[in-house]
Amino acid sequence: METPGILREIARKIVARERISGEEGVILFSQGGLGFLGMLADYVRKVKNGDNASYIRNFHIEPTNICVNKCRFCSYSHHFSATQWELTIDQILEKVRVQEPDVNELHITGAVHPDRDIYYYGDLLVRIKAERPLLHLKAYSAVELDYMIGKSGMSIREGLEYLKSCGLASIPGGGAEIFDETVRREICGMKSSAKTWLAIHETAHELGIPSNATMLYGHMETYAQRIDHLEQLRQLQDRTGGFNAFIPLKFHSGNNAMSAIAGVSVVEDMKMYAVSRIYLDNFPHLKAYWPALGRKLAQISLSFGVDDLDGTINDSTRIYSLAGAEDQNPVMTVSQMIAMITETKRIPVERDSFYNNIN
Ligand code: V47
Ligand code: SF4
Repeated sequence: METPGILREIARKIVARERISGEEGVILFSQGGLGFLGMLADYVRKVKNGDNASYIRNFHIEPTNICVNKCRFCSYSHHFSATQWELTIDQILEKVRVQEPDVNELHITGAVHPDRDIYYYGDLLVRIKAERPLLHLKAYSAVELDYMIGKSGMSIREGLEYLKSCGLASIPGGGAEIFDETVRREICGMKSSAKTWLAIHETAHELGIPSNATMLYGHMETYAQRIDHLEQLRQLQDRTGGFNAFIPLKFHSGNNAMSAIAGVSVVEDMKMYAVSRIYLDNFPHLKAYWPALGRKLAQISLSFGVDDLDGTINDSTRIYSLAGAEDQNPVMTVSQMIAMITETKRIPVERDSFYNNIN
């Protein structure tokens, strides 16, 4: 079957490095075949990142799962999980001490605990830095930041300046979910608004704190709502240039209030990666977070626009195992990471948190 004219015209624009419109993004989702989208996303990926595929030696700390919010897709918070925890600073420091000396990044994110404040989280950063001065601290999603900064009476700028002075080096992409107000209200109505999420990231970028962005997809959102989300990120990135990576996060239905939703097919997963790579023409990196996507699909996603596989993780996160992901104890050795990348004929590159090659 011949490729319809509209798809040929969109392909021409992509190859010419012209920006595609929102309407064209929706057409790619609804009419683009998997091979067609994969080929175009792979082209964009190659222009941006050559044949490198990066990874980082990292680990996560999830300080608590006790949460003031009750997102319906969440299997992790104390509302749905059979376990409940709130680590002390000493318990967290112990988790830092046992890491190998060559680990480069610590990702800290958790639930929004009602009794903890910005000084607790600032002190935590200071004490981790005292223990491991070279560790990059990528910490606190915009939703956690919104709560702790709001409670302190500081402005977003003052709160972020304070945390930066404590050692905050970048911000993870969590809490974005889906920006569309109707769906956001339905799946996580108690959570910070899309406007607040975007304002926190914009202010962080202005202060020289880079960040990532995510999208929770594969639940009840439409293609147009996905594109609206990508469009808002693309506009913010045009203003600041502060985003490092975009990370699509596939909805997992285990043990949460949205378990009746079956989730989308593998074809839809790869379309999501491909269209993200094409649409976010100003984002340097597209990340497949393998503990969420699964190892095999993360490897396949390298042919659908992805150039980064996140990290070694060292069995330090529970967000996805509690939601039923295939890896119940996510850990990837560097040699497994290298083998996975090499098999796809790409060049494995160990990176730091700013995407510098440190091989
Ligand atoms: O915001 C929670 C998601 C996010 C489910 O910035 C779920 O490098 C699917 O943002 N099904 C937190 N997703 C994790 C996150 C992240 C992970 C890895 C790297 C980075 C980065 C950021 O996890 C939440 C939410 O969107 N999530 N529950 C679920 N059932
Ligand atoms: Fe709380 Fe985050 Fe779970 Fe929402 S997704 S209930 S904010 S831990």
